[in-house]
Formats: sequence, C-alpha cells, structure tokens
Amino acid sequence: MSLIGDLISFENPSVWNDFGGTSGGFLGVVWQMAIWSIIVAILVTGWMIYNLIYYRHTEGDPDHKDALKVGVFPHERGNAKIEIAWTIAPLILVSWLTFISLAPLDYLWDVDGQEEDLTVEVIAGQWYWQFGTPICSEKGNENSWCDEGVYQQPLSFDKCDSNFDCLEIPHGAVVHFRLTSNDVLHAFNFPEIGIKQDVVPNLETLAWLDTNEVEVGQYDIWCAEFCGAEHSIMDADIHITEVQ
Ligand SMILES: [Cu+2]
Repeated sequence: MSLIGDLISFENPSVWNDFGGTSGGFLGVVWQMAIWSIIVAILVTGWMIYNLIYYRHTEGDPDHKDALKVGVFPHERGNAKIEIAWTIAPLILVSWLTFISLAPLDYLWDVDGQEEDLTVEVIAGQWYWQFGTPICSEKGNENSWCDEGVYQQPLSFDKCDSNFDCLEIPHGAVVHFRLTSNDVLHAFNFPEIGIKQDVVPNLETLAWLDTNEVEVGQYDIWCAEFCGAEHSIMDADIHITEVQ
C-alpha cells in the first residue's frame, strides 16, 4: 500500500513492515498516529527553523512593527472578537469531546454492570501473567462449560500447556478479570479490544470482556506499565475458542 493509502486507512502502514510492524487493526491506528505525529513534527520544526533564520535580528535593523516593548501590552493590535472566538470554539470542542467520551468510558468501567459468565483471576509479576481457572457465576451456569457451578474446560480447548502466559476462554461469554500484582505495577493491556487496566500490588482492579464481540482466535495481552528489564516481552496469549 502506498504511503498516502496508509495515511487514510486504518491498516498497518506498509512502510513499517520492514521494522517489524506487521499488525493491522488497532495497532495500525497506533502506527498511523505515529506517522501523523512525525509529519506534524517535521512541519512545525521546519517552519520554526525557517522563521528563526529568515527573521533573525541583525545589528542595526529597525524594530519590527510587532516588536514587544518591555512593560507594554500591545492593545492597539488586539482583536476582542478573535480572542473570544478562539476561547469559545475550543471550549465547545473540548466539552463535546468530553461528553461523547463519557458513555464509552462508563461502559468500559462499569464492570459490575456487565453480568458475567466467568471470572478469571489474573496475577501479574516480573515478568509473567498467571491466569487462574475460570470461575463460574450464577449466569455462567446456564452454559455448557459450567457444571453445578464449577467450570469444566471444554474438550475442544487445547491451546494452553500451562496457566502461565496463556489463557483459553470460550467464545460467547462475558468474562470478568480480577487483576492483582505479585510485585510491582503492571498494566493489563489487550490492544485489539482497547482494554487497559492498571495491575497494582495489594489491590484488586477489574476489567471485563464480552467475547461475543471478538472473533475466535489468538490475541496478545501486553504489559503496558514499565515494570523492569523484561517489561517489553511481558506478554501472554489469549485464545478465544468456540465451544463445541
Ligand atoms: Cu509488567
């Protein structure tokens, strides 16, 4: 894909493939933001350098008409209409962005409001993710993977050899995560779905996921809080599997 194509689509920009950026989807958005940031940085820095050189004051130059005089506020060049406009317009914009962010944030944070089928206890540590066996809730008991309130791993589940750095959960379930840390701060980050929650020692934090909304497959959980030497490789596989 061309660079222009990359910039207007949400796919992973092809120019990054050589640097190991091969993920599409949500990560593609991150790459796109990075590229836009670089473009803006180049434009802003270039314009600044141009002005620094072109308008450089040299000995004997007359004062520029906009030159500041110490202790004098340049009232004569003021424009109340513009001042009001550039105060009110961003205020409206920011208020609007705040307003439209509230509903999705509330949805994300209202863990208890999402009746769960399963609860998974997650312990983070330097540098691993440890997942407990899912725990059935009352609602979960309606599902085939819960027998009298006890989770029964479906026979079709065979993706994880251990409960370290690997979790396999059913497609079609609302799953709660109870998160805590064995040592330092970590963060439970599921970038494809946009879940990111701090994992704090001596504290239980919560996150939730409706696997109905996610395609069956393998995803990555990352640690999104710098937690020491191997932070960057602190990842886990999460498999969302159809129950047969
Ligand atoms: Cu970590």
